[in-house]
Amino acid sequence: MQSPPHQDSGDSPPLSTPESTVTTDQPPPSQPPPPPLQIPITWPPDGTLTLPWITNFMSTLNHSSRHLKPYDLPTILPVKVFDALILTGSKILHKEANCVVVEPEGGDGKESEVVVVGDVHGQLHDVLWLLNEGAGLPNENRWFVFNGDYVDRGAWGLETFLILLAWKVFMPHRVFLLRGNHESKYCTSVYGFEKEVLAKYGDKNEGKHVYRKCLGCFEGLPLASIIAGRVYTAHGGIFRTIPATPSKRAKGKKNRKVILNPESVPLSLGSMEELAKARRSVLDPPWEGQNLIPGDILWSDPSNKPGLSPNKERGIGLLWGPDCTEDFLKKFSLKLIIRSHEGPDAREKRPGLGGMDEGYTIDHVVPSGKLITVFSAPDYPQFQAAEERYKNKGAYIVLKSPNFDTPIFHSFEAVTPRPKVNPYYDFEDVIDSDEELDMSLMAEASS
Ligand SMILES: [Mn+2]
Repeated sequence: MQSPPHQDSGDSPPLSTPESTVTTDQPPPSQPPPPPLQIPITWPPDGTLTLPWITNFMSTLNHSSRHLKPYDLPTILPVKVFDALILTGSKILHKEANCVVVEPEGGDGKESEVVVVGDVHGQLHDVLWLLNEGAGLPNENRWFVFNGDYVDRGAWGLETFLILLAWKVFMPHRVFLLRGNHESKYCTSVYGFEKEVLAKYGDKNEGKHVYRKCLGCFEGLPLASIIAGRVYTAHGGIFRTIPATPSKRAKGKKNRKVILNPESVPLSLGSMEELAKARRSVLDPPWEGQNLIPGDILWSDPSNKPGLSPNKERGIGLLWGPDCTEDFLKKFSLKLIIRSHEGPDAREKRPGLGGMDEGYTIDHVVPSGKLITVFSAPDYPQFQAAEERYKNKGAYIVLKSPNFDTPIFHSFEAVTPRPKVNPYYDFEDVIDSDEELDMSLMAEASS
């Protein structure tokens, strides 16, 4: 007897017997109704956050952003609860190293993954989508590293940052929050976060208190992460070495200052030891003096031009070429640099570098690995003077066990409709991108 000819299983109808028939057109099992919102939010008496507490926190802030006025937020999130969260979160963050070590080992034999997220800029609804439906919530096997820029420009910076901070408190060894250049006094005073907080908590004592506590918490945010020993992440990028102060010879000689002309010292890459020692607790990273590493990490940008040079467009930080990416990866035995900091508006002005339409670009490909930019605010900026929007997607990156060095890119669209609100900064006057820092304003903010 002849056997039947082989059929291409792709075209053949599925074999089915009455016992094995699988129907696929059944309605999906009905979702249990979401639990009712616990309003106002209260702080757990024992101070221990739980998953139901966080999910209620997220749902409640989503609800208030859609149905209440900004100034009603204190009725949902009383200052006392804000105080407890910001104090608990700040304590954890301040103890972390400048460069946090993320070792994604589940230990239970299950596959683990690390989700790397770029700028979110107060786009609460997109962040909620990313957590609830995109990447999934943090759990024992799913780590998160956020590259900073939680606040400014978007209208819900406070809610966005507090949700991520609550996750940090709930799962401090699974969720890592790095600092962005917008987590500073200067940026928040120009790009909306300060006004947002005062609009929500009042421009008298409470609002000022909430804003001050947020700035204090931002000072504690670590600057960079190393994931599985293979991937370096930071908001802006890499950093310079700080030349030793030639102050010893000048000791004892009053009024004799040794002024280092920064132009005369060739720039070169810094070491992990220098990063570990940098003083990150500053309201605004300085652009001059000896403490330059925080400013470099928060403000720098990649370039196609070789070498390290001052970032003249931004007025702080560095520009670095593919040769520096190679040196950095090789020096520290890494495979990837994942940084953020540039949205579609910034990239529009940088010919030769990729656009941000898909929420990420691969900027440098060198023998030791790659440099990637990831930006997680879709349809950015929320408020725009020009009629035409960028319509950019946001993206997040998943790194999977065992090596964590092959990025899987996920692009996503903005959640619609976004609640209509008024901006908290003069977006028609404030420059489109962070470039051309106003140094006098920054000096004022730092003083
Ligand atoms: Mn930035």
